[in-house]
Amino acid sequence: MLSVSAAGTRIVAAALSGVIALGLAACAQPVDGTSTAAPRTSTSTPPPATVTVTPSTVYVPPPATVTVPDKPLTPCQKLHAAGYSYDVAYAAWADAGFPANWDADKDGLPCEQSYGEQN
Ligand SMILES: [Ca+2]
Repeated sequence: MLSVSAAGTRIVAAALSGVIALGLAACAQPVDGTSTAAPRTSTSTPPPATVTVTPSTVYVPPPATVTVPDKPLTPCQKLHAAGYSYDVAYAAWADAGFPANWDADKDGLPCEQSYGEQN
């Protein structure tokens, strides 16, 4: 009798402890809108990382303008550009001592590249 009662007490106690455990477990669950605990975090996988590719900038310098200095004018070119006649150019050649470089084709008549053929 006593053992049955003790066994019944044990059963009741076990059942009560299960109810208490379930009840406490139920109370442990946060209720929406009343909890101050941090929200549950999602276990889903994060979206793939976004890779931003910045196109590289290629700097191309503007084309350089190269000014080639003009070749200095020959004496014949200077005389012709200044408007002197061929006779004046010939006299200047004679005054300069008949330099060979005034007579490119070596025909004895200077400055023909500026004044044209004179023979
Ligand atoms: Ca000549």
